[in-house]
Amino acid sequence: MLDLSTFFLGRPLAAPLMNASGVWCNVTNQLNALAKSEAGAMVTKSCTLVRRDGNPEPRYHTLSMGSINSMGLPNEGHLYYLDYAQQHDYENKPLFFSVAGLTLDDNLTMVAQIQDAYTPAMVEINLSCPNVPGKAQIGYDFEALDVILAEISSAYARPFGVKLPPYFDIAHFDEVAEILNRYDKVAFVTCINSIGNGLMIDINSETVLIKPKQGFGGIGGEYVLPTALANVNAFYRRCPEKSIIGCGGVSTGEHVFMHLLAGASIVQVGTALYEEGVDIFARLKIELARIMQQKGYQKIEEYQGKLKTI
Ligand code: RRO
Repeated sequence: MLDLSTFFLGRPLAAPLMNASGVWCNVTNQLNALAKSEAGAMVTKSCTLVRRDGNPEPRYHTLSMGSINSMGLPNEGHLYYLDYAQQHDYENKPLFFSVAGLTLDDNLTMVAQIQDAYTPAMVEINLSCPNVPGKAQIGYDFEALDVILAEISSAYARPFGVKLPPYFDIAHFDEVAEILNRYDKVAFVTCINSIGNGLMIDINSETVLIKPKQGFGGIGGEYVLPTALANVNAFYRRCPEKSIIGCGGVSTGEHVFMHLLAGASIVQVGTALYEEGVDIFARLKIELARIMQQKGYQKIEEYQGKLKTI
């Protein structure tokens, strides 16, 4: 097959593909399945200081063009993922460590412990969980965003990344990018988390589809592809010193190609991975290689970030 290898922040990747945090990464056997899969990198479920059950079920529902979820940050607690990170084979593929503290102090405690453990995992701070009742997303509070980036930059010695919610206004792209660019340690930006607080309805029963938050939940899958591509490209253009990880609406090689063209260095798979399982990475690699072959590209670097405007 054509060469799909690439680099991310100087590290080699066999393919520009990985899971989206939250999918197939809550417990060790899922993480092991990702490690064995054709994904080029992988990320753990966003974690809190202590274990959480998450929201009541049903809390995920498949939709005709994607999914709605209000999982509510179910996770095993940060020490569980730190333990995994210390056993992970980094020669096989890089590991990202997703952190979603419920408070700034929790985030600082977790990054300090990750630092003390000397794991090569790359920290991604999730600033965009839409599903914890009573907790607003930091990504939509620009003052809080600046504070958390400043605090983590001083508490944590290594480069890190942030997982952002989708933005829908050019002024917001400008403002958020300007804040991110104040912090050199923010080495990568993952766009996008699910589109928060959507609602879908079953017309037979005239009810919502998921139990938490009166049926409101984050939307993923095909519905979000244009929003994801816009956010990837907006931050790729505005943050030239940072790498972009694309997430949203990916279920085919064409979608992966679009994210790469828009500026992503790695492309994540969420809803489609949930539906199809870890074999999806082998299929996406075949489909991406076929598109590259048809277009006469030998390497990802030949087109990555080279989206044309008219
Ligand atoms: O666990 C969740 O409900 C969840 C999280 Br932390 C997130 O970042 N994005 C999402 O769609 N669901």
